[in-house]
Amino acid sequence: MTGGRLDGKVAVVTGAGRGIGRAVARRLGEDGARVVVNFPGDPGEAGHATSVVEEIRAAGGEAWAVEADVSQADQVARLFDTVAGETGGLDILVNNAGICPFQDWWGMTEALWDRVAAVNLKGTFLCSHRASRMMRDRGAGGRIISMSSISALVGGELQTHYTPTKAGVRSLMQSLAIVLGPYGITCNSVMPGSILTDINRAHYEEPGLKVRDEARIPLGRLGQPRDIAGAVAFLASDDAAYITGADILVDGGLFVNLQ
Ligand code: RM4
Repeated sequence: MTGGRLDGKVAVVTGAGRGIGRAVARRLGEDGARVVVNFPGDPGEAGHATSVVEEIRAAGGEAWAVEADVSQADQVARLFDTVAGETGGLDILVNNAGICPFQDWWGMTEALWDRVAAVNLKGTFLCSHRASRMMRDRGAGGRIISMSSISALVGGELQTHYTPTKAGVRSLMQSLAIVLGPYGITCNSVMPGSILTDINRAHYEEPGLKVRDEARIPLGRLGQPRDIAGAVAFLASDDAAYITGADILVDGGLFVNLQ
C-alpha cells in the first residue's frame, strides 16, 4: 500500500486488463481505491481482467471486472449502472481504453478510421458523459483522467487515424474542465510517450526500431506501464485538487529531444 491516499474511493479504469490500464488499476488498488476493471468483449480479454482483479485482491485491495465495449453507448450505460448498483457512487474515471493498429496512410480504410475513432475518442465521450452525471448528481466532486498521448502533440506516419483521436481526447478534457469545475470534478490528460505494451509490441519487433527510439529518449529507455500509473495516481489524489484542464507528458524526455 502507498499510504492509502485513495482509501474508499471508487474508480473505473477502462481497458484495464492489459498494458497501461492494468498498471493503473493495480496502482489505484494499491492506493486504496475500490477498482472496477473494465475490459472489452474480445477473445482473451476476460482472462486478462480476471487476473488483474485477482492481483489487486491478493494485495489486499478490492476490485471486480465488468465487460463493456466503450464505443457502444448501451454497454457503457450498463457499465456505469453496474458501478452505481454495486457501490452507490463514483469518484474516479480513468479513460484508458484505446487502440492503435499501425497502418500506412495509403492503406487506411474508412472502417479502420471509424473503429479507432469510436474506441479512442467516442469511448472517452461516452464514459465521461455517464461518469460526470453520476459525480454531479452525488455532489461529492470527482476525477476524470484520460489517456491522451505524445501523439496529441506530434504526428505519426503509421498513426494518421490515431493521432487525431489523442489530440481530441486532450481537447475534450480541456473543455470538460470548464463544464465540470463548478461541480468539483477535475478533468486532466496523461500523455504517454513510447511505452512498451501489447499496443506496439509487434511494431517494436521490427529490427532496429526499439534501439532507434531508445536513442531518442534522454532517459534511455522505453517507458513501462507503471511509469504512467504514477501520474494517474497523482491526478486522482487530493494532491491534484487544484489541477484541471491540464496534461502531464510522461515520455522520458522524448518530445523535447528534437535537435
Ligand atoms: C503513442 C506513441 C508510441 C506508440 C503508441 C501506440 O502515441 O506514438 O510511440 O507506440 O502511441
